[in-house]
Amino acid sequence: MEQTLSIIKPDGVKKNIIGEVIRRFEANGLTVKAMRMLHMSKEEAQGFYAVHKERPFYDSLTDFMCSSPVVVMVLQGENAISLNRTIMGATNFKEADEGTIRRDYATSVESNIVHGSDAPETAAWEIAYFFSALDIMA
Ligand code: RTP
Ligand code: MG
Repeated sequence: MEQTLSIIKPDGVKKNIIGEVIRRFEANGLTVKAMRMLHMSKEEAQGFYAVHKERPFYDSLTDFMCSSPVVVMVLQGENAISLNRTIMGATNFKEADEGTIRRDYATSVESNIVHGSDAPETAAWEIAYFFSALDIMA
């Protein structure tokens, strides 16, 4: 069993598809083990995406991520990290497979509905960024 950090980004929350996104995770074998809604500050968004701080899209991305509330979740399942990314689809929705969340709902490379951890080390760091051990169900 593996855990990964998922975020329904501001565009997903505004589109009123929190339920639909979670439905897809659950239908594909992922289980929600922790969940919280929050409105990040610019500093919190910058800290979360610090790995991208040299990228040209960093300022725009962090503005977007703190523009309105998001839903953060810990998802658990077998191969949860890669399974979540498969359900999400490619970063660029135009390259995302049919039936993926980003293919169906993203409107730009930036506004792509969901975030998912990309490796075990980043998943552990990202989960700890938003949740304490007591927040995560056994
Ligand atoms: P994420 O971290 O959000 O799960 O997305 P990802 O791994 O598929 O993509 P990543 O390369 O980590 O990029 C993080 C987020 O930055 C935005 N982005 N904008 N304008 C651009 O060229 C650009 N490239 C990336 C997207 O919101 C992407 O999900
Ligand atoms: Mg990423």
